[in-house]
Amino acid sequence: MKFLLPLIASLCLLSTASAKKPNFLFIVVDDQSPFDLKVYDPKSPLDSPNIDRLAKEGLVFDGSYHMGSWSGAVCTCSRTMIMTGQSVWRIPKNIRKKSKKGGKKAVKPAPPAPRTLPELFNDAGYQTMRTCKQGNSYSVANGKFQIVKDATKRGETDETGSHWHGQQVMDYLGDRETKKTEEPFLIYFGFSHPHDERNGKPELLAKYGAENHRDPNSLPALNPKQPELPTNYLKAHPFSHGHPNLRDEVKVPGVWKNRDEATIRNELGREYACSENIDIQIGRVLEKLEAMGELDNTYIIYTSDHGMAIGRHGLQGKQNLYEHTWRVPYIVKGPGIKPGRVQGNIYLMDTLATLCDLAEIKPPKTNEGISFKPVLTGEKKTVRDVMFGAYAGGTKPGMRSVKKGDWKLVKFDVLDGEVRETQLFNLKDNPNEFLPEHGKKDPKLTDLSSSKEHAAKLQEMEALLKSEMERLNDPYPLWNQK
Ligand SMILES: [Ca+2]
Repeated sequence: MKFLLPLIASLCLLSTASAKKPNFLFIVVDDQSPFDLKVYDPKSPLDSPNIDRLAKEGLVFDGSYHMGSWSGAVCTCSRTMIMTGQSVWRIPKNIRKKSKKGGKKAVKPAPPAPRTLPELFNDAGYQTMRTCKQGNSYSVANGKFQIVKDATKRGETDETGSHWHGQQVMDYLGDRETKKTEEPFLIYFGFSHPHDERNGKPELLAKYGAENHRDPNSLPALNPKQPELPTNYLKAHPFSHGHPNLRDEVKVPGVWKNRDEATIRNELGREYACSENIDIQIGRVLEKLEAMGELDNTYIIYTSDHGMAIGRHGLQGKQNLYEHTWRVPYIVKGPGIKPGRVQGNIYLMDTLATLCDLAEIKPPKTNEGISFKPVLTGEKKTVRDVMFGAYAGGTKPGMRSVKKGDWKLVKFDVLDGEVRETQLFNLKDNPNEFLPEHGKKDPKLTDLSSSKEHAAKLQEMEALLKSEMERLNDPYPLWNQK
């Protein structure tokens, strides 16, 4: 036995070394609140059987966040963090600048340029492929994929909508089959929906009682098939969010400045119609992977670049730090992952370190994310204790949030000091972040920042926010931090 043990150990090592490298299918949708999905809100009417299956067979994260944005185009910051593993105040900002001819062109970031997801996987012998919308992302990294099939597809037909993105992946997999490609793959499977305009397919719109409403002078019709108003719906946010004329809040076709029931329920119906079509495309690809015998050797990640309001708290866009918008769905299924649910406390920027870890690739020096492989393997429940969020795309400093355990602080410091607001939530008691304007009788179901009983907690969270802002190089201190 003494002599057998080293032999068995070396045989195990050999089998690991010769084992097939895993594939990766990274699915990222555009503008989806986790609470749109049944996985995160069992009452949601959105039919998404394929995402539900991923959730049932994989690990669902309850504490997954994007770190924030210094631009109204939250997508840009979020997607740059995914590609670089860098945090919000360190990611390259000069992604696009005006050319002399007046248009915009992609430029390389100032050195040291971060090493990006496709480069790392190319160097490790992977075949890398992407399909996604164009623009509002990190073009420097996008161009490093070996196969790029990008186009913005937000229409209501197969050729102009999500089916097109699905077809790019189907064609790519078919091509691998024909050519008997041996290299493992990294597929970045991005969609242009449910981002507005949410022009869903007619049969799916009908299912959710919605119409592609295009007339700013009328309201869409109410329909019993439309999703109900969100639990934390308000007719208006109680104060200005601090980004005057923000496109997402005032110019989205079908919604504009309207926050009435018919408009919000119709828009949610459109969002769900687009999301169900995404689910159908995911189903096609999963079926193909299964038929090819690749499904069991593929890590599948499902997420969104950020959440979305659509009527929650009287807001419409992606430029706020309430849970519906700060949080993202995050589901991982793959070899060795035990199905379940976990807090995680992960950021989208941790994706790079984690995928590298799973593929046995050394993360680059420029990476700041933390690999959550120990969470996937069940060794840990979380990778950090404190979560930080920023929105600074409008007037500065903007919004900030910090979360630790059940407690969350949100600060608004906008419009040159005209709006200085503080919110304190206990998310265990008040997961919907009800405000006094929601008129709940239970004293726990509100913002607790002015409650004397919670003064010490407020002070603790203020100090925590300040230390996170300093740690992450936030350039805009708040009014009470100077
Ligand atoms: Ca987006």
